Parts: sequence; C-alpha cells; structure tokens
Amino acid sequence: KEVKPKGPFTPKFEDYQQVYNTVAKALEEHDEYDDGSYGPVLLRLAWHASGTYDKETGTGGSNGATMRFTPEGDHGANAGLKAARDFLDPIKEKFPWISYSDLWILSGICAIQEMQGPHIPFRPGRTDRDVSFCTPDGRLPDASQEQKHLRTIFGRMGFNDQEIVALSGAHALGRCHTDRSGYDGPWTFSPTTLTNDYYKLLIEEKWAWKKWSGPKQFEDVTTKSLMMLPTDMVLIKDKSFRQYVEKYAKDNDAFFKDFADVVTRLFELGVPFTTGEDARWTFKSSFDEA
Ligand code: CCH
Repeated sequence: KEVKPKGPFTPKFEDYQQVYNTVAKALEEHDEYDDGSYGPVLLRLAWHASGTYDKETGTGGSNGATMRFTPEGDHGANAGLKAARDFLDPIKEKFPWISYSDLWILSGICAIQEMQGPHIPFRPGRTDRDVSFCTPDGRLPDASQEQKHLRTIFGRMGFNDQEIVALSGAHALGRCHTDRSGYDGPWTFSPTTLTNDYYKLLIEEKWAWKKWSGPKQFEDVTTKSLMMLPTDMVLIKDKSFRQYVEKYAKDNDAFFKDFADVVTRLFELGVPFTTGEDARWTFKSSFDEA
C-alpha cells in the first residue's frame, strides 16, 4: 500500500502541467476579451515582470511579482495589466502552492504556445517578495523613443541588437489601447496567432504618420487599420537592427528559434534558481499529440 509522504507538498512537472492546462482552458473559455484572447495581455504581463531587470545591481526581473503592489502596478507602462492579473486570480486560488511570480511566467509561456508559437522551456523557483522590492519607474521601454533608448533599456537587461529584434516580434500579437498606453490598434491582421508577420509588414508595407490627436504613431497606408510605434519603426531605420528584421521576415523558423531562446532568458533574468538549465521542462500545448 502506498504511503503518503509527510512534510510539505513538493510539486512535480505533472502539477505544473496541470496549471498550464488550466490557464489554456481559461484562455479558450474567455474568448470574449479584446480580439478573442487574453493571450497577448498575459504575455505582456510576463514581459513587464521580467523586463525590469538590471544586470548591474541584480534587481528587478520576474522573481518577486512586485507588480502586485503600488507603486509598481501603477507605473504608466503597466497600465492595463490588471486585466491579466485578475484573469489569473482564480487559477492562483485553485493552485495555492504556486508563487505568483512562477504563475505569471508559466502563463506567459502558455499564452505563447497556445497562440501557436514555439515551445518555451520553464523551470520553477521564483518566490514572491514584498513591496520593498518594487523597482523604480522608467525601467521599461518608452515607445516614443529611438534606437539609443532601446539599446540602453535592453542593454541593461543584457540583450544585444539581434535579441532586441527577436523579442520585438511579440508585437505580432495583441494591440494598443487608447485607455492604457494612449496608442491605438493592432500590429498585424492575426493578433492572436504568433507569426513573423510583424517583420514582413514592417518591410513590405508603406507606413506613414497617423493623423490624429493621439501620441505619434504610424499607420499602414494601404488599409489604415494596422499600427507601428516609433520604437517599432526604429527596427527598419537602424541598419544593425534591420538586418535581423529582414532575416526573420524571410524565415519564420529562424524567428521561432531565436524568439524561444531569448524569451527563455528574459523570463529567467535575476531568478535565484537552485536548479540548473538542464532542469527546464517543456509543457505540452493543446496542439501537441497526446
Ligand atoms: Fe510591447 N507594447 N513593447 N512588447 N507588447 C504594447 C503591447 C504589447 C513596447 C510598447 C508597447 C515588447 C517590447 C516593447 C507586447 C509584448 C512585448 C503596447 C500597447 C505598447 C505601447 C499597450 C496597450 O495599450 O495595451 C515597446 C516600446 C517595446 C520595446 O521596444 C516585448 C519585448 C514584448 C514581449 C516579448 C504584447 C504581447 C503586447 C499586446 C498587449 C495587449 O494587451 O494586447
């Protein structure tokens, strides 16, 4: 007869896969949101939790989930991400053993995979920290800026030009909301499926300043229904960035591979893991064979 082990519950891969499956099911059920999916805003939550990392001081990053607290939750860049945090609350209640910080990252991975992106390996080990670990405002990128700003912000996290361009392909997903960032509209015609269309559109479409009273952004001349931020356009104006845009526009497999690699690193920045990289797991998505 099996004897139940004493002591604290130690979750295994199967337990995390169960959390994944629950997030995936909730994504499918709540197709009333935005363009039909919470996927993009879940990915943005995971990115904004991670993108505060500063390699010099070792502060910020996805460990801690400090965006739950004021002031970080109220930073301008995080406007609207409460929708993602609220979406995950019932899942946190169902699996109280997972930390918010692991849950946010696992959900970002689930969002990528369920929007038909590449598999992103995951290892647990993030712990939630209190309000004193909130990062100062200004660590996330400002969409009105130029290449110097992108290199400063992403360089602080430890990323180079190629990695900046690969990460930016996430803008194939989701949209801008006037009541959050002030910007308006989606980048692609399929904002709930990850593709290399962001790069293709950057290169193939004609872009012009949108005529409106909102913040300066670009619109496609042909349909006027798509958008690019000033920081998106920098990727084709700057020669060093542009070579990677051209590469990923031509080669979706290369994009998926580089995107998976760089997102895996982004999501692990500053996390004091007690396991090595070989302890990473890959979750089954709903597109994988049973
Ligand atoms: Fe982003 N992003 N992002 N972004 N982003 C916005 C939306 C999304 C910038 C600005 C904005 C990354 C890099 C950058 C997503 C993923 C990533 C919005 C609209 C702005 C503004 C927010 C709103 O109004 O709701 C800037 C600047 C940069 C850096 O150059 C990176 C890196 C990632 C992920 C790897 C996703 C996904 C969205 C869609 C969110 C949604 O709610 O649909």
